[in-house]
Parts: sequence; C-alpha cells; structure tokens
Amino acid sequence: MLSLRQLLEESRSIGELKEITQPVDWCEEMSGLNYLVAHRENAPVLWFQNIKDARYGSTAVFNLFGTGKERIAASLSLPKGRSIRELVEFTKNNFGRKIPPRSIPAEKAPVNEIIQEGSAIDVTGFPAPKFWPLDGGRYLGTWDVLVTRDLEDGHINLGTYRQMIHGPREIFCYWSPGKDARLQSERYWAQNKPFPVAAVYGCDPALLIVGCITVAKTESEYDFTGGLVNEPVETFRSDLTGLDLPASAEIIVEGFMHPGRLAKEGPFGEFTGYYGRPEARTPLIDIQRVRMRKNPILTCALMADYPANELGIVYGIVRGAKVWNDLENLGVPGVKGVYCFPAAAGGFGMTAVSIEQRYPGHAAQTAALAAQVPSGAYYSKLIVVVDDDVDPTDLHQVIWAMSTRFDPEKDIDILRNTWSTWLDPTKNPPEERIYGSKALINACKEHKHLKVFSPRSRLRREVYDRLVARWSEFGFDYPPPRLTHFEEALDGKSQALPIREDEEESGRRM
Ligand SMILES: Cc1cc2nc3c(=O)[nH]c(=O)nc-3n(C[C@H](O)[C@H](O)[C@H](O)COP(=O)(O)O)c2cc1C
Ligand SMILES: [Mn+2]
Repeated sequence: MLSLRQLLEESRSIGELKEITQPVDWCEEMSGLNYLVAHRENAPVLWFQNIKDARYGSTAVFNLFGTGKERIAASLSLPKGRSIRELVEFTKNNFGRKIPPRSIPAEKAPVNEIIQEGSAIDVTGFPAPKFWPLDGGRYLGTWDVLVTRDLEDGHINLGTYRQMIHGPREIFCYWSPGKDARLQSERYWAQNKPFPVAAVYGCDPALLIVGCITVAKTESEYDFTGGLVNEPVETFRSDLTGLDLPASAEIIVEGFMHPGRLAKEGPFGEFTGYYGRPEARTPLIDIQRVRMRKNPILTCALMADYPANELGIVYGIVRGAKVWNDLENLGVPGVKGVYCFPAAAGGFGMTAVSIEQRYPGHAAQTAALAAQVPSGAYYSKLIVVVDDDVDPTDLHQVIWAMSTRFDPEKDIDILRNTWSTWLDPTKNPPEERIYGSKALINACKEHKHLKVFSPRSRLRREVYDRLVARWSEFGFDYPPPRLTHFEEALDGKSQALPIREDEEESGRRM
C-alpha cells in the first residue's frame, strides 16, 4: 500500500510536486498559496518545508489530491492514464472486498520513532494552518483520520473530521450529526465512559480516502481499506487506548474525549466555500500521547470553491463509486456510472447516475435511492439520472441531457427533511440547517414515450470506423474520440437512402 512519502515521490516523478522551501506563515499563507495555485486544474501537490514556528522538523503538504487524477489513481492502486469514468468503475469494483489489517509490534511502527507524553506534548509545534481570515483558530486536523472503536461490536471506524487547536494538549473534534464517530461517542458517554480516540495525520493515502466516505456503520474500515487496494493495512495495538493504529502514519495524537467536556469551536471556511455555522460548543480531545516519525509531514486539506477544494476529483470518484456500490447492493440493475461533481461543494452537492432504462419507473427508483443510500444522502441537493449514452463524469453531457430530456414540470421530485449539516448556507435561520432537501431530476428520455422520443443525431458506425482509420491521414496528432453509440436505424441500407414520405409524416424524422 502506497505511503504518503511514496505518493510524494510518485508525484515528483510525474512532475506534480512543488516543494516550497521559502519561508511561509501558517497564518493564511499556505492555504492562500494553495488557493491561488489550484485555480488551475491539475495543480501540483504543495509541500511546505520552511514554516514559521514549526518544530520537530515538521513540514506540511497541501493539495495532495485536488484535481490530480493520476495521484488519486496511484493512491487507489489503479492503472495510470485512465479516464475519470474508468477510475470510478475500477473503484466501485474494488469496494466490498475485505482484507483485515496486519498487526505488527508497536516498536516496529515508523510512527513510534518519537513518542511524547505529559508536559512534553505541545501540538502548537506542528505547522497547523489557519486557513481563512475568519477561521476561529489553527486547524491541526483537516486531512486527518480519527480512529475509534465501537463499544458494542468492537469494529474500527475511520472518519475525517476537522480538529482545531484549543491548547498544547487539547484539540477539538467537529463531527456533524449522524456521523459514525459521533454516534459511537454517544454510547460511551451514555455510560459515563471516556471515549478513546486517535487522530492520525499523514497516513497512507488510501486511509485518508476511506476516512471521508460513508461505509456501513458495522464495518471495520481497515478491512474495507485493505480490500479497496487489495493489501492489508499495517497496524499496531496502542497500550494507551487499545486502538489499532496505522503504523506508517506521520503523526498520531491519542487520548480521550471526556463526557461533557466541550468548548467553543469555529467558525471554519468549509467545503461549501462559506464559513459554516458560527462558533459553537464542540467536544474536545484530551491528548495523552503524541507519536511521530522523524521530520513528520502534516497533511492539510483546503476547503474552497472548485477547483481549489481538496475534496476535488478524489471525492467525485470515491463517493460516486460508493453510491454505485450501494445501488448495486440494493439490486438496482443497469447502472452504467455514477459521479459526484467536484464543483458541487466538493462533490457533496450533486450526484449524476447513468442507467440503461430497463422498465417503467427504473429512472425514478434510481434517483430516489441514489439520493438516500448511506453514501449519497449527506448534504446532496441535486440527483440527476441520465441515460447510458451520457457520460455521468462529463458535466457538459449531463447539462445537455438535462436541457433536452428533462421537463421541469413533470421530471422533478423533492425530498424533504433529509440528512444535512450545520454547514449548509441555504438554510436559515442557522438552527434549521441540519435538515435538508433534495431535487430528484429525471433527465432520461421519457420512458412512457421512448418509441416517439426524437432520435439523437449520431454517426453511423461504418462512417465512424472509416474516418477513424484515416484520422492520421487527415493530419490530426491526437487520438480520435471514442464513441459508444451509433445510428442503427439504417443498418444494412445504403448511405444515401432518402427519408421515406410516410416517415416524414409520422414525425419520425422531425
Ligand atoms: C478534508 C475533509 C474534511 C472533513 N471535515 C469534516 C468535519 O469537520 N466534520 C464532519 O462531520 N465531516 C467532515 N468531513 C466529511 C466526513 O469525513 C465524511 O462524512 C465521512 O463519511 C465521515 O466518516 P464516518 O462516515 O465514519 O462518520 C470531511 C471530509 C474531508 C475529506
Ligand atoms: Mn464510518
């Protein structure tokens, strides 16, 4: 399994790593440069190596994935040079396999190179950025994974939740209502038990990716990650919290969340491109141990409008793949692709599903389920179902389908009181924000009238084949586009066949 350091090497080898050795401030400068650089798609990883106040030889990485498709493929052990559509499909096919972690002795784990306890702990020595001018403080945790264990069945959850620094030995953990670690914490606190947690930074990229998707609430997310990349995660057992922790992480901050221990956290410039709810009471982590590698690397995730949002193509691919996997597990047939457009608030806002329509109601069923399966329900506002001749990863094609196959007066349904978050700026007053709504948009050809639906103008296969064969003869130095749908009505007939009068009258060719 690729480690963070290996991903940085891989990024360097494909010319997608920018090392910043000039001095920068943790206060708005690293995030600001990320925002500017990532205005262009496919911007490189930014590795800041000379950060004000940073101790322990620590550095920080921004824009790890962003819109860097090849870096995402490498992290998911997928082949290079594939389209986003193919990457979604590969990822979907790898979901569902389970490979349990391989446990190694704690002293063999690179993250245990340096261990701090008690008054030696000071997390302000890490280059935790303040991202945006109105942020409430410095965020140690943005591209993190919080490791927790279920009180009842013992399975391990991984979740990416933001963590603002409260003091040298205390950080917050902000989790939205309904998130897995939050539900687990409620069980511990109901019994007045402290909740053992470990916040992990700079772990294997595959773990970061799994941390931010919704996996079944009963499933060990280490097993799920192992299955995803077909290789076990290496973990060691902590004698402090009893948690199994990723051995090759850069930094692990470990401790307990005590019942009733809350303070005011935020605001934070969020994935929506807005500050979420104002400062509010949020639980704290009492840090009792810090583990780190020598010269540890802190992973940081800028939340912003596209394409500068770290939740870019990576989330489009993995959230899309998980929704597809959930639909498949429910037995919905004919799904040809799913994508969560990164420009839609980091992939949270909009889901496009492509189906081969097989029966009356199939499109409406797909839309309703895609809107509400666990992996797709959080925040999403627009669920668009398109036919199989439309590539769901191509926003232009989806908009074309919406403009030509979707009739607003009959093809839109609304779901109300759905799973949302304090971070949705459209719900006001802010107290109402955790309930959302969703529009289901059926942009498929009308099933009731498929026979009379205007035929799409398509090339004839034989003409396509002929032109593609002569492509380079015409002097084009790039590959011809790959088409999948062709005109079949005239198969076997002469090219010059005139339209027959009776067809013209029936409106068939109008
Ligand atoms: C960089 C990044 C930061 C995130 N920050 C938060 C956060 O602060 N709070 C939250 O509830 N979800 C946050 N999320 C979304 C969750 O990680 C996601 O919903 C995930 O499914 C949570 O894990 P869980 O399903 O095990 O609860 C973030 C995702 C990413 C990629
Ligand atoms: Mn989970």
